[in-house]
Amino acid sequence: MLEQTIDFIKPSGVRTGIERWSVDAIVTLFELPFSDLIYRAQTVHRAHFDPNAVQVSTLLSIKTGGCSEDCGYCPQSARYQTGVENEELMALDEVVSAARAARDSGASRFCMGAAWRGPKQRDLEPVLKMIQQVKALGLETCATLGMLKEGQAEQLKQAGLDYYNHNLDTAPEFYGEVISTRTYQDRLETLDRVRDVGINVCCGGIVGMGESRSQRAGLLAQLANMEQPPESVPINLLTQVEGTPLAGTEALDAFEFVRTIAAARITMPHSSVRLSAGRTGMSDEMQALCFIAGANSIFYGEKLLTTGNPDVERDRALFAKLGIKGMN
Ligand code: SAM
Ligand code: DTB
Ligand code: SF4
Repeated sequence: MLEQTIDFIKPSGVRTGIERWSVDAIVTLFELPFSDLIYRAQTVHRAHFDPNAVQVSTLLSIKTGGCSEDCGYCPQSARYQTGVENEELMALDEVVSAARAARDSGASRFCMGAAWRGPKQRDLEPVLKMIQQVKALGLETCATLGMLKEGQAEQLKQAGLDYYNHNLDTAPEFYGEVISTRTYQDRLETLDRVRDVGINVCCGGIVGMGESRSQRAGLLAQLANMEQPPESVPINLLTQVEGTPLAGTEALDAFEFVRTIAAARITMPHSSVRLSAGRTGMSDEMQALCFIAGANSIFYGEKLLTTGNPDVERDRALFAKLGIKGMN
């Protein structure tokens, strides 16, 4: 039954029709003996990707803090006391030098993040210049700016944006427990706008927020059942930040996290699955399990947006130990 669902997906990654991953079928994957699940995920991974190549992206927060939204996990919401300073949009030359440094240390994609509900037109214009200049350095460009209004995705496309990151974050029925200032439907509308103009979609979520296994499967079902699944699927492990409502949530079991990566790989065989936030707290062995389970992308560099990430020396050493090469 599971193989059947995999067979329905054409090599192009475009879904053939009415077939869908049910939440139950994905829960069944999660319930497999660990070794069987990893074997399936590795098999799918090897059929579609070089198993020893991992794509590296570097993140930069171009506009930090003071966000009007109430996302319960986020240190950048103006509603929580987290110690994150509210900063203005960064200057163009600073962004370009950060991108050059990221390229020189081996990143192939540069992702610019802004703590906005969505960009106003006067916010978007300087960001378009950043995208043009980062692209001119030979990097792939990615931006995550919140919800887009009509016409904004077109402008981003024209500026040379390759990827737009916009996460669904969790299952629809858990969304309201985490965020009240926007709806799931709002997120889906922005994702449609991005897809419609031909920008690659980067869309995933966060686990470890107190959701159930079936809700983790529910997030993956939303992603895998899109008419065209996202090209890139970030799986974040909640980074608990003091002052946010989700600080103090019971930590997710490490094997359950690896199972989530494996289920993402099996249900989205053509997508890059990114092992995203949370790596600082993971052992090398846990990260290796994630790569074996089909993760083939990471954020690279000491910082995510406001929180820490392993330093490049640790990642280089890990890649060397595992025989992984960074890929473009
Ligand atoms: N404001 C925009 C938005 O919400 O789409 C873009 C930036 S927002 C920080 C990007 C993503 O970061 C969120 O969708 C969420 O998945 C992730 N994120 C934020 N805080 C996190 C945390 N503490 N742990 C893990 N992921 C987090
Ligand atoms: C994504 O899925 N994870 C990244 C990126 N997209 C923008 C962000 C992680 C943020 C972790 C918390 C922080 O550093 O503020
Ligand atoms: Fe704002 Fe994005 Fe953080 Fe939500 S996740 S509070 S929208 S920066």
